[in-house]
Amino acid sequence: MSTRDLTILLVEDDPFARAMLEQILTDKGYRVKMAQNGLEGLRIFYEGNDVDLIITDMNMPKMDGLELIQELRDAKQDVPIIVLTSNLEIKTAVKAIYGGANAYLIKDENIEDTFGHAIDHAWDHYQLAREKDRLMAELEEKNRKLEQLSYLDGLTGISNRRYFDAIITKEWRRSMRDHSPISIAMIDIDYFKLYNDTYGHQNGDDCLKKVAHALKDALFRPGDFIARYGGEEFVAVMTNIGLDGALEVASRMQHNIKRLTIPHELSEVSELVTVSIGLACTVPQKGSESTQLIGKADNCLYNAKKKGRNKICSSDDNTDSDD
Ligand code: GH3
Ligand code: MG
Repeated sequence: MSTRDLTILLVEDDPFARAMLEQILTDKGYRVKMAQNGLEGLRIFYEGNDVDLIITDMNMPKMDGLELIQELRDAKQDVPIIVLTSNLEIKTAVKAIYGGANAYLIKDENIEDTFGHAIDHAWDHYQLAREKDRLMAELEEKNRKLEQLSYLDGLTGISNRRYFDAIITKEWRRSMRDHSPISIAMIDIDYFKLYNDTYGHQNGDDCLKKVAHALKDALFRPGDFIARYGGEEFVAVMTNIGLDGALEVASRMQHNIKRLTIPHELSEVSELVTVSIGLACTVPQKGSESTQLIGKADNCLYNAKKKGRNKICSSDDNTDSDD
């Protein structure tokens, strides 16, 4: 919109000044609406919903310029407002600027020349501010999406190690505060190198994707989450459940993997793809670190592998089971 297309609301109580200002504005090509005081100005502003800019006098009956500005700004209206003031009212004008006016204009013999300039300036400034707000909102949205993406594993689409690292500390502290248990499951595909060797890397990737989602589907509660920890290893975090509950989830994971029925001819433990799971559970104590529990779960995973794979081993433990 060029400056000349603007609809300007002129709020001025003095009929002589009003007529003169209206003349100047219409001569310059603006559409002009007029009000005799702030109250009328407000009514006209809301009535037409087409006012681009307001020029207002300060001292007026019923509602003065300052009150008008206050009303509009309180209502989150960001329409640019130029305050008209006499030379003697500079202090009031400064007050108006602090109150939310965008510019002030001195009513003197130069007003005809200064008017257009002040309007252009206020309008440009307003447009720039709006553009800045729009760009900032766009940037925030992009950053939010980027952050989400940076937490996702590119291959499987589930959360990645970065996300796990960020969340585990939070969950750990929460469990510590609540004196509630937290469980970690480390899950690793059995003989996956052999799988790649047998079926090729592409099929290996497909297998990883399916396994990731089958594991994720085993988690029912909103607070629980799973991430790809690295290569063909996954980590799940379950809060507010003890070892028994975590064992149930781990069994469900194995069950889901079995149901995928992905052939793995050369596996020494099954003709299908299987996983081994290490489980550890604790109620975090003051001064303890989540890495201790992760290490424990990792040891349990190592035991599950040592005991033949396709097993769940927990820190408890002689509780190991196979599917
Ligand atoms: P174990 O039963 O003891 O776990 O043996 P494994 O063969 O599964 O374990 P190992 O650590 O020897 O091999 C892991 C394999 O996982 C080797 C690596 O090529 C494969 N791998 C890791 N990341 C990916 C991936 O993104 N895609 C594919 N296709 N393979 C991967
Ligand atoms: Mg493996």
